[in-house]
Amino acid sequence: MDYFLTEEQTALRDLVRKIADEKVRPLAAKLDREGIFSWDLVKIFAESGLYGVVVPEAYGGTGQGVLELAIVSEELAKACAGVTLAVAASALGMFPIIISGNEEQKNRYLPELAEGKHLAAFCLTEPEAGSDAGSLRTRAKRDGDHYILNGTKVFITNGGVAHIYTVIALTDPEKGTRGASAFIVQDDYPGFKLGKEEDKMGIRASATREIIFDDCRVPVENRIGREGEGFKVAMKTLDKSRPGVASQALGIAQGALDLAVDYARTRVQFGQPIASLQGIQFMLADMATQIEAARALVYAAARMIDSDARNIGQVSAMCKLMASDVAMKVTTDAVQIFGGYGYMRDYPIEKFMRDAKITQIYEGTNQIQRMVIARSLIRDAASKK
Ligand code: COS
Repeated sequence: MDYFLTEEQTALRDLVRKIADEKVRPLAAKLDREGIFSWDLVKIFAESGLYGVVVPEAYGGTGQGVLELAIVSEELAKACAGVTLAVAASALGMFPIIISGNEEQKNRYLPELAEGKHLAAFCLTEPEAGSDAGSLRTRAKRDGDHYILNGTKVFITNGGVAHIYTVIALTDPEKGTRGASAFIVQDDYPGFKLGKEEDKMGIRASATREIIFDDCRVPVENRIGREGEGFKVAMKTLDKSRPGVASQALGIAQGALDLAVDYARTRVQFGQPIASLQGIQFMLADMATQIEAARALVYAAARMIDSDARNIGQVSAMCKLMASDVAMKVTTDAVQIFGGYGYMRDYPIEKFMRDAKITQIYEGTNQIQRMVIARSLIRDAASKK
């Protein structure tokens, strides 16, 4: 389908597709098997300008937006969903600064992040605060011109490889979500510690780690927005970043479909390629149709977000929900088309199914996305009365 991309967007897509084909795909199986985060690929992504896509030109980026980030994520994820996160999770970590940072913070942090000189990460989730993000316990106590942070964040993508962490912590625990604040924390601040490294089912080429704040001293000027605004900063961040997960899911689904079509054309059973069997054809047709429907929703949502439309939370949640469910379904069917070979690690397809699963879970489970969508519908209906 034609999504009427501009010349600039088409050029970006072609560039990332080339990088994915030539540099990422040949490494994907090894990075997955050994759970390696590739700094060599980060260097290539940085040289190609991929880290600057969501950063305004005034701060060293290319001033593009969520649609361009979606294009990058989709193309990289066709080759390896884990590697995609070296770019997408850095964008997630940058969003709180881009959305709510002051001039000084933007000038100080964004140019080097846009250049890919450093990576960023976003720290919201805690052992007791997953779907219920508002029940966080990490504390930020004011001490003169610093805050002292104490607490543990878990499942942090880019944890341990990022230099800049945007962190949500409680400045006023009595006030719940209204008592949370957002901070920019550097990994060289005293009291910043790395915890457990996770051994994951999929996206194994990404770095996922616990981050521990042990009397971590953060300068007051690193607070993003006012005290008490942190939860809203986090929610606005997720509204912008969820299409990135959706497009990662799209890339996973498209990558799996491409492999399944190739396999079906060459695998001979009953004296003919299985692609000539109607049972297989119907599966391929459904897979392709679901992907195209999800892509249309992702691109529409991304365009809406880039135009500063109202109520982007709803469309952002919708595209993440739909694309990730499609990725799970399509990759499961792709493994089915490969049959017994699909279940074996010698073939590339099972990785797509393992990688797809996380897209239904992170940046808000799909149950949370449904909650966000339903609440928004109900709120809109109430406001019309
Ligand atoms: N933009 C701006 N503000 C928002 C917002 C949004 N998208 N969503 C909520 N808020 C505000 C609300 O308006 C409310 O503000 P007031 O206190 O001024 O009324 C405040 O934030 C609290 O919102 P709410 O009452 O809806 O919070 P809940 O505790 O019910 O939780 C959900 C909301 C479930 C949506 C939130 O906890 C969530 O997104 N959970 C999933 C977290 C997640 O995605 N984690 C993944 C890890 S991060 S990679």
